Amino acid sequence: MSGFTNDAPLVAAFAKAHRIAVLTGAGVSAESGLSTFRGQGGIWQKFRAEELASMDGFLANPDIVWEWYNYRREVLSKAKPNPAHAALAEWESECEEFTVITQNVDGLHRAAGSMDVVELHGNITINRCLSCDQEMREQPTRWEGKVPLCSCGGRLRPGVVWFGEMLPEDAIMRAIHAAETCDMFISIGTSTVVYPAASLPMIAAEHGAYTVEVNPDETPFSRYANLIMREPAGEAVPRLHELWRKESMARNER
Ligand code: BJW
Ligand code: ZN
Repeated sequence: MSGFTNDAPLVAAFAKAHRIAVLTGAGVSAESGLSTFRGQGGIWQKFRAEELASMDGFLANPDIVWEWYNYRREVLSKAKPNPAHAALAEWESECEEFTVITQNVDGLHRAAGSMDVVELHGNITINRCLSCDQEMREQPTRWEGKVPLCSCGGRLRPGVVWFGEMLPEDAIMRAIHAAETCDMFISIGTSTVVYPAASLPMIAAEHGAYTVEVNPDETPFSRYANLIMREPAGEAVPRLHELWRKESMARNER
């Protein structure tokens, strides 16, 4: 199904949707001016993933990797949450259980006011020391070339999850729990190709959740989704939220 040409199945699903889980990817922040990784204008078109987002790449070219992250931090410092982030935050405040699971490292869900946010791939504003493993949130003041240094003298890396690295255990456990127990699972702006995040929509479907995909393009999950909205997140998510809200108010009056 595409769009809201027939609202009936969605309204019926909303009537039972008290526990909602959302998976977001780079596409949800595209309308905030942040590049996606793949597809048109994606970051990977300019750089090779292995060169930038892996420990091997970092050890081989730490200056280039840091230049890339500093550039992204600069762009992020001027970015603001868009209507999709805002609608998700508002939706959470009205729903019994509402978890945002994000692959993004940009922090825009929290900036929009979402409270229950699971960051699967870390956060770009945090640094971690390669020597003593300490996390640092403040801007480093010591540099060696383009690489910032920890107070112990060790080299810092961005606090994100690169290819070949394990996701934070508590984050993936919470995400799986939300996928397994939700009534509705909404996948927004993700190409659904990077694992283990890409398995979450399928886990939700297998556990009986009604699944929705918001993405202008097809993904490997599209064929399994109950409803597909081929539109930008900034338009589709506020409409989905509004429809849920109306159905929820009607339910309370019944
Ligand atoms: C819009 C829009 C709009 C545009 N509105 N939508 C073979 C099979 C299975 C797995 C593997 C395998 N070989 C290797 C693996 C494992 C690997 C993996 O999955 N690789 C695949 C690529 C095959 N995964 C890992 O390594 C993970 N760790 C792991 O598995 O640990 C266990 C293990 C350890 C050791 C050995 C083996 C196993 C870690 C993955 C970490 C991913 N890290 C990155 C970088 C994070 C830091 C940073 O930001 O710099 O995470 S990569 C990058 O991809 C980033 C993203 O979070 C992630 C997902 O991308 P996302 O968000 O989906 O973005 P895009 O660009 O792909 O898609 C955007 C979408 O938006 C598009 O569809 C557009 O159409 C859409 N869009 N505008 C709505 N306005
Ligand atoms: Zn250190």
